[in-house]
Amino acid sequence: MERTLIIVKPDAMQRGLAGEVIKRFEQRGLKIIGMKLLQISRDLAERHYAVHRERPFFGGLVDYITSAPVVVIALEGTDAVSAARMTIGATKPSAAAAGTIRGDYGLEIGRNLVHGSDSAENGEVEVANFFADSELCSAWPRSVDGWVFE
Ligand code: DAT
Ligand code: MG
Repeated sequence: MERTLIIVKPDAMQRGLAGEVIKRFEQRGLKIIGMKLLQISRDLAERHYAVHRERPFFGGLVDYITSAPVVVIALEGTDAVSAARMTIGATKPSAAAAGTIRGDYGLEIGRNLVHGSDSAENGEVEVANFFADSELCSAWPRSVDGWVFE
C-alpha cells in the first residue's frame, strides 16, 4: 500500500470545492487515513516545495499555498500516488484531461486546485511533514476494503 499527500489548495477552498475534490478520491476507493484543516505556514510551505526553491515561480507558489486554509488529506491504497495524480490531472489545468479535477475545474497553472505527491517515497515524506503518527488512522478496518482491494 502506498501513501500520498493531497492538499485541497486555497483556490479550491475559496471556490467551495473541497467536498467535490474529496469525493473523487473517496469514490476511487482510496482510503482516507488522515485529514485536517490548517493554514500552511511559510516555513512548512517552503519545506513542502523545497525542490522548486530556485524556480522563478517559487515566491508566488508559497504566497498562494499560504493564502487561505487548506484541507490536507493522507490517502492510502494500491498505487495511491499514480492513481491520485491521474484523478488530479496534468499540472497545467488548461491542458489537463476532462474528467480530472484540474481538467474539470481549472485553467491556470498557479490556480490548479490540488496537490498530490509525485512518488511513493515523497508520499511518505510529505505525509510525515503534515501529520504526526498520532493523527493517522492507518489500520482502521474499512468495511468496503474487501470490495476495493483484492
Ligand atoms: P504538480 O503540482 O503537478 O506536482 P509540480 O510539482 O511540477 O506540479 O509543481 C508544483 C506547483 O508549482 C504546481 O502545482 C504549480 C506550480 N508550478 C509548476 N510549474 C510552474 C510554472 N512553470 N509556472 C508557474 N507555476 C508552476
Ligand atoms: Mg509536484
